[in-house]
Amino acid sequence: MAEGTAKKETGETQDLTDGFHLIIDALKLNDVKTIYAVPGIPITDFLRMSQAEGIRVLSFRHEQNAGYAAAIAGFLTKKPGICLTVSAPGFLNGLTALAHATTNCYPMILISGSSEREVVDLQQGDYEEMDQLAVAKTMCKAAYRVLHAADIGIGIARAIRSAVSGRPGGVYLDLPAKLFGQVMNAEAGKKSLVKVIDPAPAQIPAPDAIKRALDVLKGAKRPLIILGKGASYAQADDLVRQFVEKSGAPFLPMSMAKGLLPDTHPQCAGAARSTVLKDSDVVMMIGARLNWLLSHGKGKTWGEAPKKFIQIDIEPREMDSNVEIVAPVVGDIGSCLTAFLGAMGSKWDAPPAEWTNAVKAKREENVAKMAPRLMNNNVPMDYHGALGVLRTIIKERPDTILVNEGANTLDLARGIIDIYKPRKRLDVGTWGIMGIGQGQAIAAAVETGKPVLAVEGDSAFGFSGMEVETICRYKLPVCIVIFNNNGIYRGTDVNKASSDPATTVFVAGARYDKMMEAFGGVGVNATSPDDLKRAVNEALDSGKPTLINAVLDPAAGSESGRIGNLNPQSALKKK
Ligand SMILES: Cc1ncc(C[n+]2csc(CCOP(=O)(O)OP(=O)(O)O)c2C)c(N)n1
Ligand SMILES: [Mg+2]
Repeated sequence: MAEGTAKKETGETQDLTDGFHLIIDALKLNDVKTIYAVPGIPITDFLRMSQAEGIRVLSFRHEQNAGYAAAIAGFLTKKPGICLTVSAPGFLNGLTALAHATTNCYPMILISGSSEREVVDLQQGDYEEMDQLAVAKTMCKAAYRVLHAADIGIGIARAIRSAVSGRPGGVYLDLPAKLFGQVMNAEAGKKSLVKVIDPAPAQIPAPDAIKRALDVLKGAKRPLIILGKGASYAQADDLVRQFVEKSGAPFLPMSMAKGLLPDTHPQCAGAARSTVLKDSDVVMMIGARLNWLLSHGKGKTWGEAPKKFIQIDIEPREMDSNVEIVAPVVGDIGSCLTAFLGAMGSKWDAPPAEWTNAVKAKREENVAKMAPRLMNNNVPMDYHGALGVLRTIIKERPDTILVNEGANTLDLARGIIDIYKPRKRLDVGTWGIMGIGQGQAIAAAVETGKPVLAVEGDSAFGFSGMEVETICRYKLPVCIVIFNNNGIYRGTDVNKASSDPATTVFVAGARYDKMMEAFGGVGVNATSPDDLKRAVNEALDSGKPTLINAVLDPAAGSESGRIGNLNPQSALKKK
């Protein structure tokens, strides 16, 4: 039990414990080492006590960022990332991150203090009154409330198991203020705690599903493997590599699966994406979903040729979500790939050379086309010049974790910066959410101890910019590079109707680097690729919190980056 266990002499001189300590003990028993939080009633003392009991508490400036940190911590560690907030407004601030975690299949637990049940339920206007459990339910995988100290152990165990088992996701745990102060017999309290055994049990695929899938793959003339974020999450890196190499098929990594095999791997088809999506005849999805990011598996992107889909996913309901899956394989990725490798035997025929050579040729053509643009030293910088430099830096420092958000800044960095190791690229995920930058950078540094390079559009940065203070306060090895093109997509829009600025432009020539200096970090204003290179290398060498304001040509970006086609157009306009 925690050293701080409340002891109270009663008539029977029994040892007592309280809700505060039972929660801490339950978290520690389950290996929770870090909490991402914003203090306030009713959790201020709880956070102090957690810190005193050896849990690392990262205290943020806004709950949404603490939530994004917890979510990505879950992705990186396969354990639920814990975000702690106060009631109503704090809870709501954290809720976006909880929904984001659920959408992206990151295990996370949002724990929020809440106001008095009796008052909240009668809607009598309590301090920060809100029926948080009801609100959270639609946003997450599971939601629970604990009312009695004796149920804390079970409540936390349920939350952990719900977050990490099967398809991971966000879980909400509601802890009313009164619970923290409740006391109970210390011995009984200790016994009530639950260590979650085997929180994410292996899910072994059925042998006939494996055989069915291999039969389809064997019959392919133009196979393609798509690796998704789920494959990264699984931490079955060697199995992924062995399977891809044995299959001989080109593979396409989704953005957060980049680095599972290096982007420079001979089978990588990242630079020939449109060709492989169009021309493949059998597509094997490994931990990837046929959602909007893959045009739902149909339409122009996928070409005319008939296509068969094999899908490996832990969630049975993912199958046939958008198109027919001829060979569904339900199980965890490690178990599925182990079964595939076993069933493939020692001899597996490579796909026809005609196909693999065609993919290779396309890839080399596209890489060669891009190369000169990446070497430009233009002032003001364009995206390619700036990203060319960062690409080289990541190549030289492949352990660096790249955090990436923005529109053009995201889309172009994803294509240009090669990733060499698993889980080294963390970005906006399925929703294309802006604001993950600082939260993800902080958690990446805290959870892995590796240096972090966060490449963010100037708009994207603004969503969580205040957390640079958090980065400085905890002295984290984070280097933020802001691609400052004076606005959302570009900085050139003009409002002709009034003297108000256009909606997509920001203050021209803003010096974000000064924000970092305000908190004792290093700020650099970089106007050329050479400047940028020097500043990033210095930051990564020193490990000092650094913010580089990379001055980009305001005309450099395009509307909505690569997804401008998703902007609605009036039917009227077309007449
Ligand atoms: C939470 C959220 N709000 C708004 C958006 C819409 N949005 C998409 S990209 C973007 C910002 C793009 O500008 P910037 O980050 O400067 O990148 P750039 O294209 O200029 O490189 C915005 C506001 C979003 N994706 N997420
Ligand atoms: Mg911008």
